[in-house]
Amino acid sequence: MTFLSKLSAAAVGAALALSPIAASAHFQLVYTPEVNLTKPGDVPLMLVFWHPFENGFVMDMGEPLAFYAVNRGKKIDLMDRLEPIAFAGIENDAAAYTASVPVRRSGDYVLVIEPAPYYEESEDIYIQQLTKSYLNLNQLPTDWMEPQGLKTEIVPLNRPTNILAGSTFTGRVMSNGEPVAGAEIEVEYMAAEPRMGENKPSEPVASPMPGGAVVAISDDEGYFTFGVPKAGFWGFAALGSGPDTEFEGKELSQDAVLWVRAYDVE
Ligand SMILES: [Cu+2]
Repeated sequence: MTFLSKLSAAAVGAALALSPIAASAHFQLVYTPEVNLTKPGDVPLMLVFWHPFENGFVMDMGEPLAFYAVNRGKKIDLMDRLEPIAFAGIENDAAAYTASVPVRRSGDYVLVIEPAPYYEESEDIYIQQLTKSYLNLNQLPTDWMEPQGLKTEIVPLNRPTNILAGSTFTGRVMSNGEPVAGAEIEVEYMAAEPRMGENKPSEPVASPMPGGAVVAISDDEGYFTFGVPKAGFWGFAALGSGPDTEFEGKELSQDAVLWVRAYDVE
């Protein structure tokens, strides 16, 4: 769902005809503010399906089909840690989740969510964003460079917990383990990070782009590169890159989402 949902049906029709990508820039979040950890413990998480660059409309999440972490190749199921909440966006409240992940051993923790497909009324399609984000304990690299065997995913070629603002991030779009050429990848800044414990966003520190969605296209081998201009969380969403194209008789956009954390050099 997008800002279009606020408009009348007639206006929606007109807007869609004029700007077919207006319905984009929604991102599944798996969020915690501090991704580089120095102590073991239970790390709180927030799961929100949102428009984080424009700090806009929040979509209702259904119960995820799967939610887990991977550390040193071992899967840690997190489904029984999900707690439903209402996330209060600027425009609306919507169903979201909190959770936590037990971080015990040094290394990377790849957080993976396979959400329930979301029905996008303005486009009459379902959207399912298979999403990865990353934590690290004690700086030891263990898992971040590995594909997780998802139906579709972005495999990072730069360490996702330690991107330099002003440098680049390169990812590879995969579907069923094969590279996806010509995938459309939306790039989004998390302008207003969620406030843990308050179930709402903080004050935005950036405004959405005047030209709308920021987009890259993957090359023949599935690679794309983006120059990261600012510290914070950056999301990449390869649209419709997955093999599943239909859900309950309607079109399904099965997207691959990945989040990275960039820092200023200080
Ligand atoms: Cu949207």
